[in-house]
Amino acid sequence: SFTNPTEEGNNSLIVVSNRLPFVLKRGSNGVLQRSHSAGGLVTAVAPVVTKCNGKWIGWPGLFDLGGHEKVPEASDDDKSPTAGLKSNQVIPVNIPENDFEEFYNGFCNGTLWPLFHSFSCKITYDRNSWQTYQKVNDYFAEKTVEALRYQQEVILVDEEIPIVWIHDYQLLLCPARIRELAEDEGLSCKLGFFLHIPFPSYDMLNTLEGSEEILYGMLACDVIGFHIDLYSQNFLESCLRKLGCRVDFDNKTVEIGSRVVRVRTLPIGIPFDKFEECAKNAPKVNGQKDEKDTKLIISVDRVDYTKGLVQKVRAIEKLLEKHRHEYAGKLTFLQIGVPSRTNIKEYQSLHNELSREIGRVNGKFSTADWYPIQFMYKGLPQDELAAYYRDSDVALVTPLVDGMNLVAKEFVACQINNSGALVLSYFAGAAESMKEALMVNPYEVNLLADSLHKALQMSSSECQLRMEKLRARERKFDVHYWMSSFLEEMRFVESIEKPKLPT
Ligand code: GDG
Repeated sequence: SFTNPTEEGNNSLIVVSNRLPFVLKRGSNGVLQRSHSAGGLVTAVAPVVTKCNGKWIGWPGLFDLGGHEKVPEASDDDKSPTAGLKSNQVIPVNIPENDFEEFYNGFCNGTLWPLFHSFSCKITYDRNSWQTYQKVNDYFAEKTVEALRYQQEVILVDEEIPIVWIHDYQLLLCPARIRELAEDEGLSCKLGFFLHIPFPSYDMLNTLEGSEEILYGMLACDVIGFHIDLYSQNFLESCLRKLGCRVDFDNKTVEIGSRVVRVRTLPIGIPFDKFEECAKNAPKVNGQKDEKDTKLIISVDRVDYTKGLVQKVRAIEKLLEKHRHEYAGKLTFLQIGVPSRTNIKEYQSLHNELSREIGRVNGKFSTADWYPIQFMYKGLPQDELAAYYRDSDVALVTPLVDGMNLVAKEFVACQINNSGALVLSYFAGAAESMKEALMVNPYEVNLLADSLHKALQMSSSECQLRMEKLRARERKFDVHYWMSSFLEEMRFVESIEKPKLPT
């Protein structure tokens, strides 16, 4: 079993992510408030940052934060995982509104997102947004080094070397900049990075002018984590072929100068207990599972072209064409589609196409008192989501490509009676471990329809057998396990520089 270095009080943890673990909102009276987001990363990591008196650095979600304006303390009735984070533990990075568009909608989500998901037809190549990306990564690095400076002042014993843990594709250049600034100032820290999306193949990455700088950016870390081996191997191969580094593919290390960077495959999990608890307590959302004759299929995604939303609608159409008598009037496909990146044209046209396709299929099959596809274009509260997961017969989780996919894991956590069936895409990182799911190729709409039929017809004993195994694995390898594994890897790392003892 793992112990968190941070839990022993030896290290302080500084987390750097694009967004803070909560969003700041300004009320009409001008007063700032914390508004909560419920991701797994926040659930697992925020309590640890609280405990070790660490810091969380990120964009607060608004543009008009004054330079000396303080992040508010949590309110007394705050029960979220971030409630324990004191105002001085949360460091907002201001991104000027002008830069934000080119940084976030431009380079992050117009270039890196499609490129790292190998969606070559969606990639925008633009020098200006690349320069803005560099600049914004510098902002994050400068704030991090400020935090390290402060940390150094309060450090008295020489074991206490802060761990800086940087997250995701928005901050690929940040580690190199932090290392550079920290070394200049003689500040010590260990640097870790986790990429939440796939790492592309060498030839895909190579289409990007800045790919060398991106690799050097990441290699400034001591440990770099990916969800699955394929992404780790892609990264190692790029280091070899693009930079000519000495790479050990078996031990997953890269030599750069006098340093050895450790690349690790560390698949993320979910807060399993939290979802299970929610599913046990949430009121019923409908009577589907009790009514023997009706079936509910659920999908939950951000409305993103990587998630295979249109293919799912076409698979429902095929299913109804093939088995009209069996399912007409009895089957509902519920797509919960959370609006995402709505300022980007690609995302607007996807939403339009999806709505059109849903309308077309509903128009084709609906009767006076039934239509097959329900589309909720919004986010739901977590307990309602858990109830939908619990009360669905089948979850259709069929992205065209996905770093991991947490929805598949959350669905199984909520199957408290071991009853539902999971249809899962080969191309989700989750497919590496969730072997008891019905595996499908989401591009083959016909086969997708057949898998759905199989899932809907699966005997309860087979469902149970598969679900028990899926649940046991996710319970064990949950998000807390993932975090401990990462921090355990960080424990073996030499710091940039030994801290100076106070004079
Ligand atoms: C990236 C990678 C990787 C969705 N709708 C509602 C809601 N959600 C929550 C889900 C889930 C999360 O959003 C979506 O997570 P995914 O893993 O499916 O996808 P990305 O957002 O693309 O995340 C991905 C992940 O990072 C972690 O490393 O798995 O591959 O792309 O947690 O529950 N939550 C609530 N209401 C909703 O309506 N409360």
